[in-house]
Amino acid sequence: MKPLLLPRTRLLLRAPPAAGPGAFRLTEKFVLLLVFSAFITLCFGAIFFLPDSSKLLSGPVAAAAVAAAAGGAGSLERIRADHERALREAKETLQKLPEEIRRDIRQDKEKLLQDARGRKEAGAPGLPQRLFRQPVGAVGQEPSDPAVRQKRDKIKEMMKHAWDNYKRYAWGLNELKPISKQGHSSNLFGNIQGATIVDALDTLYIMEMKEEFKEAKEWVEKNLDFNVNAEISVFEVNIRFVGGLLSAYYLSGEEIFRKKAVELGEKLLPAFNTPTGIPWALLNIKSGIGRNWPWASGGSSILAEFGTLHLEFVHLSHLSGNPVFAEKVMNIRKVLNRLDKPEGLYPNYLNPSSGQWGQHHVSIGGLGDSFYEYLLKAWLMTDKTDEEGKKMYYDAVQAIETHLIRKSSGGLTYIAEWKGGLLEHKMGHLTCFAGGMFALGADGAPNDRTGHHIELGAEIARTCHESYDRTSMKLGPEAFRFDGGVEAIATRQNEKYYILRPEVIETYMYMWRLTHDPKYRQWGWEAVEALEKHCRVDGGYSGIRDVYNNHESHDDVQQSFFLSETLKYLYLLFSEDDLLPFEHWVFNTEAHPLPVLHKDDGNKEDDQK
Ligand code: DMJ
Repeated sequence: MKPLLLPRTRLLLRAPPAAGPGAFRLTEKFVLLLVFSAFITLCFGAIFFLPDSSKLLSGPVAAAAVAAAAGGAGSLERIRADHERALREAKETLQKLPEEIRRDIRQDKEKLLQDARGRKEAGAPGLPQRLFRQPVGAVGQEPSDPAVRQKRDKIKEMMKHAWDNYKRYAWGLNELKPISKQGHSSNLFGNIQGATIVDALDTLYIMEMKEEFKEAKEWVEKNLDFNVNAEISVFEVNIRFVGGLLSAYYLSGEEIFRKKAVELGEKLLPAFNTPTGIPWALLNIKSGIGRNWPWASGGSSILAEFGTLHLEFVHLSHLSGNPVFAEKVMNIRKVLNRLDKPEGLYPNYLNPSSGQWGQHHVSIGGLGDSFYEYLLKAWLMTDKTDEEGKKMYYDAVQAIETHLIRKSSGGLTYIAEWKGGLLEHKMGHLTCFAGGMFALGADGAPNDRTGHHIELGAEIARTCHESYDRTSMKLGPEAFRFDGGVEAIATRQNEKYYILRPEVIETYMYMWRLTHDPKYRQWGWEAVEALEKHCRVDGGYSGIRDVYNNHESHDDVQQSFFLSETLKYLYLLFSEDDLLPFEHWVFNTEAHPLPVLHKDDGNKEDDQK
């Protein structure tokens, strides 16, 4: 037969040896067993009692003892009462079965853990739950034409070259110096790091560079830190970091990006603490203290900076359930709509304290540009429900056409700058984005002017192409002029540089999508060839100091917008229209795609409260 107990247990219960002179009687054995079990119970109880005593000693009892030392019978009474309570609790504990005591301990431990978890969650942004649905057009089909496919593959290879070198020489820093092969930091981001990583996330995603996207995401998870003592540019951090994180979230559904975007959005809120609510240009994100650029017309904020928060902030409210972000940017609109506009134009400078315009300088390039872009895109992004944005946009375009748009004697349409009523016949590379904007807005143009707006876009695209074509390197200068006998040519040495900017290619992309005229792909390819010939170096891509020179002098910076904008717009130019289709996406000014909030899904279709 099999033994019922294991050998060691059997040994303990074995019958006693035969009675001898030293053997106990049965009653003696019983007494011994009683004493032994009383001793065990006492030890067991003491184990649970002692920690309580120490807690009491360091807590109320100790405090009471100190109070008693200070004198007073009341204190002694309290000590006695505390002791009695402690003894009562100990007695109760001793009366419990071991299993009950163990259960109590388990429950205490669980409660402590729950409290700790609760404290941790309260520190997180407390975002509403959200069910992610695969967005339309996050990746597109392969181009059907093999020649186009080949070109698109080439652009992807360029992205890989830019990314791999950034990774090799400047990983985690803001940008890459491709000649000196080290990191480059710009004071626009204070000491927030990783601008290239965050700016490139969505480009990596749509190009299906999965490994690279994964490593970028891991970097964001582990290293992207906004708890820094840094003065940053509110505009730059918004368009690159908030915009980049929002797009990465909307494309991939990875929660980390939503969390980080909202966390950063919250850090930017103190910038709006001005008498009018028009935000400061610069903000210390630790202290919350803001100020304006010292050079900006008597302490003014800048139109293109405070006017380029709208899209991102509306999405921050959408994703966080917190209306504060949208309220802040809607207030900017309110302030602007209360003001008189000279000739219907918006000056570039506005004082955030007085709420009055600064210097009357109007530009559709630097200092003004993306304000106009965001009026149009706010209307498109709300599925054409933001009527206020729409009206502001088309009214502004009307004033721009009347006062700023001119034709050169050689037949090139350009957008001049306006200074207190006088025109400066100069157009910046930045202004070239407007070709795409006019074409994108053509559909809603009032009084049957759709065709006219498309034509305006096409004319600006042609002028900007000329500004490239008239250089030795076939890359556009920072600014070009239409005076002193020249057209679309830079005349000043400090306007001859090219820093890998995207605006001309951006306009080609919009014109291609909206007209399918093959010349836009042809012009885009010319730009690819020029970039490869003059900007590509072993360590990445670099800007050029003088595009009219035959020999490259590199500026040694690979701008983060080269990865987020220039290469993305090129890739889209050689993709099918099903990749990020315009009915579903709008691009922020750094080319980060944000989904249209469709009215038929009430914007809440995918919100799970
Ligand atoms: C980008 O950061 C954005 O496009 C911005 O609106 C203007 N300047 C650069 C690129 O040139």
